[in-house]
Amino acid sequence: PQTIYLKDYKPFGWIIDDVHLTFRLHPTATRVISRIRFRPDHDVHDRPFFLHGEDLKTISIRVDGHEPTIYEQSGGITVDVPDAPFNWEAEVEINPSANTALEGLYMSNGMYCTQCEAEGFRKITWYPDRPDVMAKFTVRIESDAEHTPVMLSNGNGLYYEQDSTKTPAPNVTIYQDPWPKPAYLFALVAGDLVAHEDSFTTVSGKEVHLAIWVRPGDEHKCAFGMEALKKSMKWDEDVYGREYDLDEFNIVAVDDFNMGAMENKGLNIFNSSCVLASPETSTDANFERIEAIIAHEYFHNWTGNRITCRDWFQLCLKEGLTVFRDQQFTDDMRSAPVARISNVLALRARQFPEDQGPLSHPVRPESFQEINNFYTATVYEKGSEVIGMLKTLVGDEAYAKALNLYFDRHDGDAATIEDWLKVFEDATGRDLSQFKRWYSQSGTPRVTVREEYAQDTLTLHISQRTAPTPGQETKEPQIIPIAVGLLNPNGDEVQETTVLELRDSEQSFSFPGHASRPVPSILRGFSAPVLLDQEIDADRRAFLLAHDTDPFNRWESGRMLARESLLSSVKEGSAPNAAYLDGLKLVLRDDTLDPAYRALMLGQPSQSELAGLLHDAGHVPAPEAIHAASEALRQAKADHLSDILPGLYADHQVEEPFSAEAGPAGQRALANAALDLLTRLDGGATAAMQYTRADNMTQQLAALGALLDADQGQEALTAFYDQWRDDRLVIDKWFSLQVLHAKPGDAADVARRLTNHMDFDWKNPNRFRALLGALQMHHAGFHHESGAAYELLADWLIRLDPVNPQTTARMSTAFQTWKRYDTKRQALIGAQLDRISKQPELSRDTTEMITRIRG
Ligand code: BAL
Ligand code: ZN
Repeated sequence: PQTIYLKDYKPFGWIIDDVHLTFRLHPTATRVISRIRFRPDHDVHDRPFFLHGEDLKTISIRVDGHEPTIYEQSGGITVDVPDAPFNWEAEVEINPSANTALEGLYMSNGMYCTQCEAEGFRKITWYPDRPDVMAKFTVRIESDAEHTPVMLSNGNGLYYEQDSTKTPAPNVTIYQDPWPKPAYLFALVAGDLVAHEDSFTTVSGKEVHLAIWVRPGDEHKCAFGMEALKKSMKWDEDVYGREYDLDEFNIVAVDDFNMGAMENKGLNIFNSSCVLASPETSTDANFERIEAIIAHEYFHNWTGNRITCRDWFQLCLKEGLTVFRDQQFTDDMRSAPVARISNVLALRARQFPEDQGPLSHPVRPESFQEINNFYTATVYEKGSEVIGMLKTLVGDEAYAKALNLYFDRHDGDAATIEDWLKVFEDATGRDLSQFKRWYSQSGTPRVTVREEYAQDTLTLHISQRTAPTPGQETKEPQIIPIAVGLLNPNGDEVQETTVLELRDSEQSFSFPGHASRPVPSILRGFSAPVLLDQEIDADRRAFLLAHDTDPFNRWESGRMLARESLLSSVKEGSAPNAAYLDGLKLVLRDDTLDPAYRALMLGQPSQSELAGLLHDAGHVPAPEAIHAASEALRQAKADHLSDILPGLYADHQVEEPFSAEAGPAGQRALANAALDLLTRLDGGATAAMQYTRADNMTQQLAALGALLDADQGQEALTAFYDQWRDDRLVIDKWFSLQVLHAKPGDAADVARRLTNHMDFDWKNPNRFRALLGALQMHHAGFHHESGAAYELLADWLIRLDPVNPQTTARMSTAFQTWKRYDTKRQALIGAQLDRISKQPELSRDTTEMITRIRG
């Protein structure tokens, strides 16, 4: 496959004024007629007229009414056109039913829908399918009213006609989008849908019609999403001064979808798992995620749509910024410390392994074969961290000023990271050339801190180093904001949080005027996405766990104690650390602390994280030993906390009617974390009671998981299936849960047996991920020495690849950490990677991923 480089960027050379599309919908033979006015861009000298196109059956092509000469090329055509404005007209036929890759126009449960980001529009018609070509679209959709009574596209609905006197009753809808947009933001939906409707009045008094479109039967699952949408619209006005710019805003729920959701202009399309919610079928975690994703897609209207990306290398320009904005929104809607900890947990679980393994790439990559492979935790989550650091460095006021300048200067543009940094330089007068390395250097910097105390002065000697990553042997120092506070030995804060700017490989920072040696709290709020090495003992950690005023670092101290306890238990077989258990008990007893925060305190590092840490420290991680140590720590926590667990559980039962708000959700989180441990003491008695009484999915699922852990879950599992067999999203949970709670030696067998279940609809990405994604999340099960899980996953990747390359490639990342393990496991995984890569006609997506993973 061809590699595409950032350095080779060239503008298209042609300008489009208007695009008129007509769709004559048919499940197997949809006709797409395009009429486009092109004119030369005289700023560009070399302007071959190349249009992308894939899997198109061309019926006709006309340039100013005549058949032009066409040269077929890989991925498209070059056409002989006049060096002057001209009218393009093409008619193509496409087959939505055969489109299992879920890119372009496809069918999902009898409904037409589209996914065009990144390069799906080229499967709809001939077009310059690149984000720097922006145009105004008018879309006419023709179909029959029986199958597709509802038809939607981007922008505002202009015209609607249904003739019920004829059979089949013809149905025509026209949509017009007044805002120029790249083709990746195009969307079309048609089907038998019902709407949950509402409206929002914008800050300037414009009324916007809002609708969430779902299949009949799902109407009762829309209310939460609608509230989240209205909150997002208001928040973006209040915090960023961004007003919505169309008369309508539509969201559609689709069952078959590769991503979470898509920000198409005025017509967001959502994976149904990311929008449909009800207390009975959705967990608190689902509600929180849905709120964040609705916000994310809505916020793209300004950061992504009004200002888009010049090319796909700039993906983080819209994704990093929009993740940052959705995280700010969640901070404001819920508890900011809890949200920050959750974000860091996700970053460490997904982005750190990516950045420290064979798939490591910069936030702004410099080359790719398949852009779909770069919708990564690095581009999104590290991209957001980079913006967080920028805000920390310049301050809140300057950040707001720079963002206003960004919107003023670049509205309507296809912009770059250089444009983004320039607004910060212009707004603040700062030179950001060193900061820019965060966009170009891959890898997780390791920051090491050494303390020295003399003559009333505490000095922090801080150094940074980033290990080599693929294609980047040497690294330059980055600018790293390190938020630090100091506590005196009584636990009082004697130096408020201050931000140190680490610029060099090694630097020292002094804090004079402390008659007694202060205790530093370093990297408060996780002020930079780095690994922090600090030589401090368990007593110091316990002190910070008890006293730190920074909620993130307080949690982090407990986390580090748990981590160190687990690591020494794996390496030396030592017993769980008493300082950790005692400190944990003190925190859990503190009723002034938010229950959600205490629930996070009860967590411990994942087995996969421990494997990474052991590997980092030069050990070969043994999954079975890590599993045993993790279970032993859980049991030790249950024993040590046995006197407070029943109270924690009972005191955090929510009596009021269900609400997905942070308060009651936090209470349930703490009660369920207590239940997990209590089950180790009571053999599942409390869980059985909770299962019977549960009136919401959070309670039901937690109880079922606990019962499975206690080997008491089989009956409940059957009852759960019978209760929810008609709800696809709940049955996804049923698949995941069984694998996640299997014994390590059984996980592959359980998963294999479930692949034979009649409900294992493997072409549905949610179902495939629910089962095989759960298997890869079960660290000890996936890495069981038999290699059975490796083989099972490879079997299914091979089967899925010809059907849906994008999801296959994404799921292949399960193997990215393979070099951490022993030679036997490496040989087992290596054999599966070989087997996958030898498949004839392996997709470009999967070929690129497997090649990079093999290294
Ligand atoms: N743009 C792809 C989906 C998302 O990040 O919103
Ligand atoms: Zn996004």
